[in-house]
Amino acid sequence: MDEETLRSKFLGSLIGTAVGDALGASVEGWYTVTGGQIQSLADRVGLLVYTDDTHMAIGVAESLIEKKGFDGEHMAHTFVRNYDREPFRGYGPGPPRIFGMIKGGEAWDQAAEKLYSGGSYGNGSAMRIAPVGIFYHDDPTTLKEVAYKSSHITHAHELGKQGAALQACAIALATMAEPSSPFASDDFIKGLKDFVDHDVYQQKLRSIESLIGQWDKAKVVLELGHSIEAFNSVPTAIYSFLTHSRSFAGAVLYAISLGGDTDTIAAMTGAISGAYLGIEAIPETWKQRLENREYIEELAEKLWLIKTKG
Ligand code: AR6
Ligand code: MG
Repeated sequence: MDEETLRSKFLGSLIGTAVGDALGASVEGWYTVTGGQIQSLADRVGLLVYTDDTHMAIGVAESLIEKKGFDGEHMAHTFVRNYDREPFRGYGPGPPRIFGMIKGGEAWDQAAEKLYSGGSYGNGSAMRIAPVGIFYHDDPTTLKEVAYKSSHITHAHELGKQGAALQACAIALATMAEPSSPFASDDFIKGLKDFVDHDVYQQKLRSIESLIGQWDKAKVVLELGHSIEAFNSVPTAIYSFLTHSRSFAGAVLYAISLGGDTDTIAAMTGAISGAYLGIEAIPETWKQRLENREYIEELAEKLWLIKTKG
């Protein structure tokens, strides 16, 4: 793949995260939403304001850039610094508690183990994983290791970490796929199955296969979920991408139409779709109105430069 195509994919995945997040945030908590409703909402709002999903993905990117790769301690402190600057982004209940522990001197790789039973399995570490997915797209071993370790800063439960790894793998496979060729869904699902081993995710991936072409959204929600747990949202984002693999807007609007945790499911769908189709596939009107677009583009650009030029 030529470097310009790869650059477009890096931009597409980060801007795709932010656009999906901001659009989905405007209807978060609705049970189901029609494509027309969200389109008219999107047309009415002046600025597309993103939430914690994008704010944390920005932190992941900033840390990868500054350290030219993964450094857990540095990433954890980047999250803490960013949260202190903008605590109003709609963070889940867990991360701010962990940031408090880290500020109090707890080790970056131990604080999250103290939350819930065995750590969090919320989707908070999968929603921010796009920079990891694109940066390590051609190195599955490091991809998995960094997905796990970056997740562990806030989400120590195995299901939280595997959810982040599954989302990272979906982004990596989409980054490697040739955007001008039809999307090879079977190979994509097989690649995902080979990457995660937990029964819960294996079962969800089988459900995705059997749901392909399913028009009944209630059935999709029943089998894949649309809530805040990683296992009830990462597979839903993957499925949403597959329903409209050739259309960024189609995939993201479909994700939002399923209702529930719409900002995060749309952010994750946008990350995969943007990584496959590239930045040009994201509607101009959405890109133009995205808050902080230039800064997010700058981060994608820098990640691409480090990746391709060192
Ligand atoms: N046992 C029981 N419930 C759990 C467990 C567990 N081990 N782990 C998580 N939960 P959290 P996040 C439930 O707090 O993942 C924002 O709106 C529990 O109810 O780690 O960062 C984003 O946009 C817990 O409060 O936060 C995302 O939508 C919840 O899962 C979302 O929040 C979330 O886990 C991300 O949240
Ligand atoms: Mg959010």
